Amino acid sequence: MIVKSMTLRPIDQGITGEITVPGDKSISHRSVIFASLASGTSTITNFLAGEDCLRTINVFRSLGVNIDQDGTKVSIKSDGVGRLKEAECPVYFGNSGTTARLVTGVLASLPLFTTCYGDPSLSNRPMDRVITPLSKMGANIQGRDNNRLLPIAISGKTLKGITYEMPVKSAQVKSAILLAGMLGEGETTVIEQVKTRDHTEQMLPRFGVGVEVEGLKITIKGGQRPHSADIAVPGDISSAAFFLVAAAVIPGSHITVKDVGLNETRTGIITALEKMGANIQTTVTRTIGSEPVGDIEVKYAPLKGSIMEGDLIPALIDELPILALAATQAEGKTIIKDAEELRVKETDRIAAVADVLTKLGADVTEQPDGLIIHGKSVLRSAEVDSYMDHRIGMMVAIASLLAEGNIQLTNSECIAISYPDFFKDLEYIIKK
Ligand code: SPQ
Repeated sequence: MIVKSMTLRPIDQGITGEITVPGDKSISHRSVIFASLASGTSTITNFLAGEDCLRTINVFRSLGVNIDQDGTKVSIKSDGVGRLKEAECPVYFGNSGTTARLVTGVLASLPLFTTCYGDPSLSNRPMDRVITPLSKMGANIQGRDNNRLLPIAISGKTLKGITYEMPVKSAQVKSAILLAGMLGEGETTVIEQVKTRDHTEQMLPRFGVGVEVEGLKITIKGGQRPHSADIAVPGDISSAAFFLVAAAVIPGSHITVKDVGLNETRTGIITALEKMGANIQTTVTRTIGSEPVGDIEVKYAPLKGSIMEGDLIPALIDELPILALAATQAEGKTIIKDAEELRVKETDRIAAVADVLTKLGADVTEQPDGLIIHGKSVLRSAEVDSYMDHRIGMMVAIASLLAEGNIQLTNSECIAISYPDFFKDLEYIIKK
């Protein structure tokens, strides 16, 4: 196997200017799934044409939905959930946990037989977190390693509503159960430990589906069938986070990321950077559906260490690798805890962040549920791997801007999972 490697160079001044980032990954996935289940034609704009979301499109194409994708514009013509066809071949989820978990919730509820598989990373991520509650609803799903892992075989049927107290903090599990509840019989209630991203609850009503939210309790009635809707996807705060942190840690920086989704279940990175003393202004400019959208302005300011824990963690779970980099540039100790979910992402992100940042000269100690980082460290030249994890790859690219010398990044191509034009946008903001 040929391992690709790229050289990343430091910069000698701050980053400045305005930038937009591609559409939100979580919202892009959900818009394709809900539109595919809806009767009629739905149009999605500012869709994220990254590898993960393209997997979701391909899954529904293989179930007979007519989907036309032209860059960031997607048109979905469906005859509704009752007309989905059995896929002729095993369906491939690639690297995408969101596709795997949400689509399993759908397929378990329909009278279709489907086999599903993923890439090596996804094949090691837990599927029992959705198989267990779906089985309580009556689902018939078999999977590798005692129904824990992909590949899985699903013999779909009408499921029955349940009340489920979630043992894990996961929007994917919540969404899979809600979708199965919507397609099944009776009433389904999901009770969360802490609030996770709520795009499913926010978006289903736009497709005509009733969802009741009462604090951490979400209830959906069975037998509901979505109708078509048009969705405009806001910019992805998880992608914006790389530029926000770059501006927060590189002296002389002043940037604005425009048109970013500011749903409060996703803005933990802003809260965390503010806790560390960052100079950030957020302006809500409009709402799309019920999702607030706006601009985030960051001016460089010295950072100090802080504690990141509890309810804050789900609101920045995917931003923890880049936040850990910010912590290496903050004076004092940063503690990240309650983040054990990081161990079951595209890679074990606790181990990967500790390994990569240590190789770059930072002082990072791995904990069972997080990291302890002592700053401020001078980052040095090294060769590091992305672990085939897009968020680790982009974190390394931002680290390279501040390093003393060049950083060699291997397996950078995985960045296309969520941000195909990342290096182009990075070049743009560096050169402004
Ligand atoms: O889709 P996938 O592979 O799970 O992607 C990640 C990411 O970093 O992009 C996590 F690895 O995002 C998840 C996120 O961590 C996307 C997501 C969603 O759209 O519902 C929810 C979170 O996962 P979870 O397991 O906490 O629900």
